[in-house]
Amino acid sequence: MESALTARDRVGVQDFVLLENYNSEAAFIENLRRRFGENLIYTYIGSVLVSVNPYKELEIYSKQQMERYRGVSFYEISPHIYALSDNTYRAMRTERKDQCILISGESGAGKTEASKKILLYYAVTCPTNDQMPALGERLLQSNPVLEAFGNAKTFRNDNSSRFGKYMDVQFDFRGAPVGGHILNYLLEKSRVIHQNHGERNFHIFYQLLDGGEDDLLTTLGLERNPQSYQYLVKGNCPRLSSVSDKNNWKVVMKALSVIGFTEEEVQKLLNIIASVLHLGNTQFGEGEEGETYITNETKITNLTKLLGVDGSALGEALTHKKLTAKGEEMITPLSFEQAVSARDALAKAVYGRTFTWLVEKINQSLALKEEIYHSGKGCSVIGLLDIYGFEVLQHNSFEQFCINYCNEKLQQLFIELTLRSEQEEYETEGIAWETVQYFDNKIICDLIEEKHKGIISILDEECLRPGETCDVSFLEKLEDTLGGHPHFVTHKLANGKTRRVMSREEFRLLHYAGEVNYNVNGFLDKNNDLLNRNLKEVMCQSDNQILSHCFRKEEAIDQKRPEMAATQFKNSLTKLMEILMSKEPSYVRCIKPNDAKQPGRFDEVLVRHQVKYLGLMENLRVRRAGFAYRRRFEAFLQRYKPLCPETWPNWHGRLSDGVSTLVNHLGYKAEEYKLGRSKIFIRFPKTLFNTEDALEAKKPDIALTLQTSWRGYR
Ligand code: AOV
Ligand code: MG
Repeated sequence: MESALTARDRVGVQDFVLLENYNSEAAFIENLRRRFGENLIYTYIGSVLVSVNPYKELEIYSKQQMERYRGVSFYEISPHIYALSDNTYRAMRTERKDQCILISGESGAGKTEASKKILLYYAVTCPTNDQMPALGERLLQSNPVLEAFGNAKTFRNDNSSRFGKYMDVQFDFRGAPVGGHILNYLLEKSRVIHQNHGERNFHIFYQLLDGGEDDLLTTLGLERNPQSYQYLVKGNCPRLSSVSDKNNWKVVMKALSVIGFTEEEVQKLLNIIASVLHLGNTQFGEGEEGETYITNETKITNLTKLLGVDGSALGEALTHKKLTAKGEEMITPLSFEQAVSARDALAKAVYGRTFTWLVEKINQSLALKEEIYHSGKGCSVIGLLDIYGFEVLQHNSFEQFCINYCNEKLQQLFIELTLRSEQEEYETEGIAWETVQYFDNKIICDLIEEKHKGIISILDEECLRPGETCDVSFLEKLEDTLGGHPHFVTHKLANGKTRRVMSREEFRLLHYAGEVNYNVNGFLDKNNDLLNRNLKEVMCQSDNQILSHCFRKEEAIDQKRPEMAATQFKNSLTKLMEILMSKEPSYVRCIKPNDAKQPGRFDEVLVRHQVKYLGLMENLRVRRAGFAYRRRFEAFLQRYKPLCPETWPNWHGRLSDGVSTLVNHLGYKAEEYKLGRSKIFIRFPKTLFNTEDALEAKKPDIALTLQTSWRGYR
């Protein structure tokens, strides 16, 4: 009977450390399920926030809710993304240490939504700096812009991030946001020219066609129907059921203006977007002598106008290739296939570089002003990481390989910083304790990124090797070098026989989050990511300022080969890991409750799988097997000193003695706590709850004397 149930039976526990049977995966999942059923999508594991995507709007993100969470301790109020945001903010302020919030989970689990809520919390609740009054708004408005150009509908998520994003928010000494900086990672450019069935190209194309004014479309030479464009028809999915492209168009245009794009810049930007569509409709024919020509020349006129380049030069560069052999320049015609791929390469380059320009431009608008930076009082930073989640599709290619590699790295960081560091902390603090086993995915990271023998190295080598190389020769190389690795599988079995279920074009990686078969077709091309030199030459002549900024003259002259795509990505991830390691991390672990993108459905098998690979049980065990809470002596003393006459208002002796005196006075039993070298470890949450209650009861008495020091803490 409902009424006979205690609230706890109905809604579960709000922190998994409170679960009686914390070793049981079934109990863990049951707790998640109950809470999900009550629309309680957030639960803690200590300081880690677990979030289950509700797939519906919940009334929990209002301004009033924000107020409830301001300055309140984690365990005093129900779990929320705002609590984590607030806690991180306060940690930054009181400890003066840069923070970062790492959001992980598979595609569609709710990472991007979480990151937006965090940003919203800061924009609304933080004070403003008079020199940067509009910064909060600009930070918020960067999202719709980046999403329009960098997100798309995929099989897994209608608004899937197709680029990785790390955003620093800088705060002045008063805690007001004063600057922002975005680092973007590997945009999935191949989507510009191809989409799987049921997927779409980047949102901006559809938004422009649906929302653009008639005049604008006429100027751009565009028709409204997305199905008229080769680059948009492949997925056969022009509309989204969940959102209106027309409305979003308005949102994006407004956001561009808030961020500070001039009308002229917006016009140039739209010219580029339109030119990509025209490029996709450029068709080629084959002449009698095998030469390739453009069949719809009239389209080229539109295209060249929008790209701001010379028409005949572009026409020639799309059908011919310029080579330098023995110091002499030679122009050779391209075959039909070569022309198609040159055109597609140009479309990808134009779109990809424009995206990078967009991020630079947003960064300029968010940039911290010199005078604030040099005001001598210093700034602190909260970094927000929202990347593309782990994904397994029907057909997985180079892009999924990079995305999943990125997720391996993030999982590795989580392991390093929580499971490992947590256990090390007990050691350094000299606290006896029992080790918890966990799966360390370093072996998979190494398999991918190790110098000379990792997959990326082998791929680069194959791209650079002179002579006949192809995707299949790359696969053979992988087999030769990595055959027998416990996380690498191909159709070849160790005994020389073949594994029937796998195609000869695939390799399988046993990722921490599951198995993925990658088809090697296109790996070499995508890694090479080359653009014919004469196309580069044409593009750097463009009178569209965005394009001339994106295609530098030096690049057309420079013969040096830039780094390959996967290596560039690997290097940027290495840098990212360094940035994150230098900050104090908090975690949001997102879970996707079902594959149908529907509210109210909790698919246990799917959830169990995620709980397993996210390492949540190990996380809990590490947390529980030891001590539920820990605090540095000074923080503990500062907060609870009013509860003991000897420590109030100030304790002058050694901090550990002060804490000792305080807990003795509070009547803590020996089994309830331990003192380490710099921290107190409290075994049961209940002990802390009782202490919190005592503090709450005492508050009115101490409020007057405490006001100043208290504020600093709350
Ligand atoms: P992702 O970022 O984790 O996927 P999103 O944050 O885009 O996933 O979430 C996917 C969709 O789930 C959103 O578009 C919303 O419709 C819904 N959703 C997620 N979180 C919430 C929430 N808290 N409240 C209401 N609806 C929510 V990917 O970028 O594909 O890895 O690459
Ligand atoms: Mg996302």
